[in-house]
Amino acid sequence: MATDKQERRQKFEGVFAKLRDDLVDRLKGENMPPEAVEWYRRNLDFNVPGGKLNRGMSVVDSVEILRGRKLTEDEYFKAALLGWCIELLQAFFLVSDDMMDHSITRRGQPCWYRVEGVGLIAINDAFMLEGAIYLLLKTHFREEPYYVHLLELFHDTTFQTEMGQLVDLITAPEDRIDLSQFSLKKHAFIVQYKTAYYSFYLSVALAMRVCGVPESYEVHGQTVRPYEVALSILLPLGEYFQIQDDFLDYAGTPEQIGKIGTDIVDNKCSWCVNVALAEATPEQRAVLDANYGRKDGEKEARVKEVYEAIGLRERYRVYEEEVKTRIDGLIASVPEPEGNVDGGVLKRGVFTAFLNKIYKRTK
Ligand code: GPP
Ligand code: MG
Ligand code: MG
Ligand code: MG
Repeated sequence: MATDKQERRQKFEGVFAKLRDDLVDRLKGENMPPEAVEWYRRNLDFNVPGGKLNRGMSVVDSVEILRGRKLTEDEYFKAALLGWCIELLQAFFLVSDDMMDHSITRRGQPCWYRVEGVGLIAINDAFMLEGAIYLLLKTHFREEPYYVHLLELFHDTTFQTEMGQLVDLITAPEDRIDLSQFSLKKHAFIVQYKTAYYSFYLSVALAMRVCGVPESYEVHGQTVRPYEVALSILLPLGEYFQIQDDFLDYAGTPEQIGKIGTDIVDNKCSWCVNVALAEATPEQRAVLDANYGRKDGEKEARVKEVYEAIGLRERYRVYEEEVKTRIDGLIASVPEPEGNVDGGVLKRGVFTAFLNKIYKRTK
């Protein structure tokens, strides 16, 4: 028997099939040649639906929590559609990121640019995944009073992610390995921009706009600025998520995480190397300097030996406990009115739901 979680996922996936067909029909309506229409359908099917869907389904979950009741069919469809817009944004980023990171696999299949016959066409395919977001928003939300907020959220988070990706890339030059350039401070900047805004803030802020949450309101005589409150919790949550991603890049198996880790050979300013640099003896530091960021499996293995020797797994375990406690504390301090309110205010439940999805994740 399907669990509640599986049923929710299936229902959400059902919405994708409809959106995909609508997007494909639109290309047909533009008299695109049949092979181009088929190419776009394949691009959508290959790159959009196969992930964990945490980001997309969080829009639906958040709208349900903010409303405090079961959604009507139309409310569900609109929330799911926004969720799929985030998954389209994610697909656009991942197709591009895998080219920039020279990655091999993603979600247990080859990266799109490595599929026979695709190659650099993947660049245009990525643009067309992004373009789909704005076609869908225009079709389904143009008449809503909050339409411009949705556009702004997508535009702003896209640019923030691109800023983070820029720093991620220029901090990892392929030809100039200099580990003294790395720091946990730089890491925190990179991950806030490249991951936290689009993976955490975007879902919740979209749900808040749909539910009519205003810029500010009063709770128990206290002024609440809910979008700032949301950011103050979702940015740390996003940092925690990317630290998990960095750790799994090193410690996860490809079967588990669906991708082959590339951070060490790519010279990335990862959480792992920063912790290692802080803990290393002079001998271990020399091993890191001589082996990090080289396109060579033997050298990658030498770096991993240092990670094991300094007890990176245990440090990660301790970090995860500490960050969980810290974020629980942040959530507990969100001012909330009493009783069940249908939209219009922020609720702690949206953050707890998101945190529970990622706590101790292994993929
Ligand atoms: C994750 O970094 C960051 C992104 C996927 C954002 C990419 C942004 C662009 C503007 C293209 P990562 O490289 O650690 O992710 P993964 O480990 O999944 O490859
Ligand atoms: Mg990357
Ligand atoms: Mg990558
Ligand atoms: Mg990674």
